[in-house]
Amino acid sequence: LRALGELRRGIGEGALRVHYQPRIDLHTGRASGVEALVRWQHPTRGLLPPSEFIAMAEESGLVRPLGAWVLDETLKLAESLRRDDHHGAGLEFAVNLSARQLNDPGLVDMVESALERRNMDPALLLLEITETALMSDPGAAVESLTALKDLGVGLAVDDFGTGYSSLTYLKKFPINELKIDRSFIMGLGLDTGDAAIVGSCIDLAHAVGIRAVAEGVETSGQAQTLQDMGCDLAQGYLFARPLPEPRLREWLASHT
Ligand code: G
Ligand code: G
Ligand code: NA
Ligand code: MN
Repeated sequence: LRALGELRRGIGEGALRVHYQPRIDLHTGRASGVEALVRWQHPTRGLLPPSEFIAMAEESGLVRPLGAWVLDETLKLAESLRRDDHHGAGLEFAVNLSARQLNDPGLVDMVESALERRNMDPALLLLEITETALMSDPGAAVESLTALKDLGVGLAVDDFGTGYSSLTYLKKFPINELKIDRSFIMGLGLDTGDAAIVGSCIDLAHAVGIRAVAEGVETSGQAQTLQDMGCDLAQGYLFARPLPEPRLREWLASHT
């Protein structure tokens, strides 16, 4: 409860930060965009990762203002990158949504007004949703996702392969990309089972006409295998860690 009060105050006082992890197009080797990942600059505990506070934000409803802030901050960066230099042109910006946000009737209006406020091309925004969040209230999810799709926003299934094993949502929801969970990527080159799973996920994505993205790529061997398998995009420590904005700008300047 004390932590919840601290988080509420932290959000109000500007203690949240967004770090951005680059995404690489495996067909060209170039940066194609970034994923926004929130952190909390806690007054005594330092910079906290989402695992320390997202569940609490979710349960308390604070994830609504938190999510709106992360989206606006990300679109503000997108706008500034487009304005400042040529490095920002065409970059995609991926933002995570929790189950609570997905089932929030105000979500679509919130996204639409953020896009307008920051002059953002909706096609360059991707919203990432876990399988578990998709299935927590499929009726509400299909409505929100269809409305988001109508805005022109892209949708990604995050941590693919770790949630519900049901694939019906690939038919039911208007999804644009599958993000293969890093637990499967870790085994590439070590575990033939993981390689088979990753290959199947990539083929599945392509069979239904969407992109395959690998998360948590740490070695050049993994990247090579993914490229050989036809995986479209990758992110992971091999390319870059999640970076604060100034370091992201430096990274982009030398990688685009
Ligand atoms: O930042 P880190 O790499 O520890 O992220 C762990 C997880 O936290 C991500 O996979 C994502 O699911 C979640 N997460 C990160 N940023 C956000 C955010 O802005 N909103 C929500 N709802 N979840 C986030
Ligand atoms: O949205 P998602 O839950 O997939 O968030 C990605 C998480 O994975 C973030 O916490 C990010 O810091 C972390 N991450 C990103 N790249 C790597 C990587 O190459 N290796 C590992 N172990 N973690 C990573
Ligand atoms: Na996520
Ligand atoms: Mn993600």
